This record gives sequence, structure tokens and C-alpha cells, in this order.
Amino acid sequence: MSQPVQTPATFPTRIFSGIQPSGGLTLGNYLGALKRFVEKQDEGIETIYCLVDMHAITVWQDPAKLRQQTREAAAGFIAAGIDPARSVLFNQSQVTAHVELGWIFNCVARMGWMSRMTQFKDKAGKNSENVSLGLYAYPALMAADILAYKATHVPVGEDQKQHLELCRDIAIKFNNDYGVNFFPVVEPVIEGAATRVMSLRDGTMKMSKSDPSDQSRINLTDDADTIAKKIRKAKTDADPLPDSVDGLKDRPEARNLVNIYAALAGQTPAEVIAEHQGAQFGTFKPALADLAVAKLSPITSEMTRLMQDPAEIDRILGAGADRAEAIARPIVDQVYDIIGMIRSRRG
Ligand code: AQP
Repeated sequence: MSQPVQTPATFPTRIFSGIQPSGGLTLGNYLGALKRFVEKQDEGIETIYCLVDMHAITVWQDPAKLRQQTREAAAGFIAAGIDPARSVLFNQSQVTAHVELGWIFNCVARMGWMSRMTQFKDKAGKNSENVSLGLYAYPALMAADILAYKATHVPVGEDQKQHLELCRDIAIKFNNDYGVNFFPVVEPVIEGAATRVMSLRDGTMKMSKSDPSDQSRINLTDDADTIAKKIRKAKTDADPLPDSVDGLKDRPEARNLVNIYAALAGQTPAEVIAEHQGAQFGTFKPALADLAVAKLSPITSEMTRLMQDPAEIDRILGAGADRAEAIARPIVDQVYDIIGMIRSRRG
């Protein structure tokens, strides 16, 4: 019954990625994901970007805040360079194909696979009996988000690598179980100097929008003073910057700031080190703060401007959802046929 699985090369290149509107966008989301999203769009590839609000509710969200955060994230995407005419930009809950395929994938994915997901273990911590079932099933819905479009490439930060491996496993198992070559085996696209931006408070923890400490992250809504203050107060060690990237090996906080600088400046970490070797943090941090403000302030002001017209943001998301639906619906309808569901409604 099993047949060889198609490789991505046999499917047209299509990019899909998403961000949860579970808080304000952070510098981690920007450097690890959003900046890459814009680059892919500007390379002329077909790009579909989604605010994954159904993922956000795997942890309780205040409804009014969720709406606000979704609009704010959409404004962040557009302010960062996503053009809703060139990319499909929408919020997940407006296209029901995602949850329909998500359920089917719940029935394809194996408990053993899900139990190995480190992000679930990190997020659930010692409280795993009390977190939502949705948080556990989240990676199957993420696979559906991607495969509802037969996307071939997914730009993400390093933390999503394991979820994308699971997405590949689901595609392969579905293809094998039903004897079809239907879903592509997606390629993660994890690129750039800051694929894992760390907390400003602890260089061993990921910068995250849901970290209880606002000092741990830079938000895309932070003003210039706040950005400069947060960088000045970022945890570091007492040594100057080394003369090679290897010298950052056991210095997670120093490495993080160098990587952030590199990603913002469009340089490699080695180039940053070559320019700043021997510098104390008293000198490097103000240089980083100036760079961060120069790069982020135009995005923040544009977000603020866009947020003055929430109806226009909703209109853009609705139009994007119509375009997304037109791609995903026929794909999910074919899945129903493949798995043996009767589809006999008229109209
Ligand atoms: N610190 C980070 N460094 C690099 N990339 C990151 N991403 C997130 N944090 C970093 C990338 O941003 C995209 C969207 O992630 P998400 O919001 O859907 O979920 P997440 O990875 O769980 O991000 P957060 O900020 O930690 O959200 P919460 O706190 O709600 O769980 C992904 O491509 C991710 O890799």
C-alpha cells in the first residue's frame, strides 16, 4: 500500500508561516520570523502568512485583548514590510480548513510523537495535568496550517524545528496510510544570525512574548527610550567582547547581544566581533541600542498609525482570508475524499 513520498521539489514552491497573537510581537518574532517573511515575499515567492489565533487560545486569552493583539500583530506585519497585495495575510480562525485538517491530523499523529515535543514540556512544566488538551495537540494543528496550502517551505525560528519535523512525519504517514502522494514533505527555513533570540534577563532562555518579565524582551511597540533602557539593563558578564566568535561560547548573554546586533545590521556575528572586539559593554550596549532604535522605530511608528484604523486592518484580514480559503478549501475537500468521507450536500 505504501508508495514513495513526493519530495518538495515536485510541488510548486509555496511559503507558509504564522505567529500567535498571544501577546505583542517581540524582537525574537521579528528577527527569527517576520524579517524573513518579508525577505521571502520580496524574492517573489508565493507567500501565505497567518496570525494563528486558534493556537493563541491553547492558553487562556482575554477576548478583547486577543482581538487587539491580532490587529496589532497584523499592523506589525504590514509595518515590517508585508504587503497584503503580494502576500496572503489573514487570521487563522476565518479559514475553517485549518481546524478541519487539524482534527484529521490528530488522528494521524501518534501519541508517542506528541509526547516528545519539548515545547509542550517547557510550556506545561510541572503542571501538565492542568494545561489544555489544545496545547498538547498544537503541533498537529500547526501541521494542518501548513499542509492545508501544500506549502513546501516554512520560515521559522530555531524553536519551531521540532514541530516542523513532526509536520514532515504527519505528511509522510498520511501519504503512506492512504497510498497517495498528496502532501509535500516541508522544508524548514531557519536562517540568519538570530534564529534564537534569547531573553535579555537570562541568556539561556528564549525571548518570549509570554515571559512575565517585560524587561526580558523588546516589544515592537516599545518606544526608543524603553528600547535603550532595556538594552542598557540587559544582563551581561564583566568581560570585554572577545576577538573571535569562539570566545562567545560560554557567554550566552554576550553571544545573544552580538547575534542581535548582527541580525539588525545585516552582518555575520564574526563581522560584528571584528568591529567591536575588546569593547566593554558600556560601549557596545549604546551602539546596539542606537542600531535597534534606528531599525525598529520606523516599524513602531507605522504600527501606531495603522492601529488608528482597526476597521481597515479587519478588512485586510478578511480579504486575505478569502484568498486563503480559495487555496485551502479544494485541498481539504480532496483530503475528505481520500479518507473516505461522504460529501453529498447539495449547494
Ligand atoms: N526568541 C525567538 N528567537 C527567534 N525566533 C523566535 N520566534 C519566537 N520567539 C523567537 C519565532 O517567531 C515565530 C512565531 O512564534 P509564535 O509566536 O507562534 O510562538 P512561539 O515560538 O511560542 O513564540 P513566543 O514569543 O515564545 O510566544 P509565546 O510566549 O506565546 O509562546 C516562530 O517562527 C518562532 O520560531
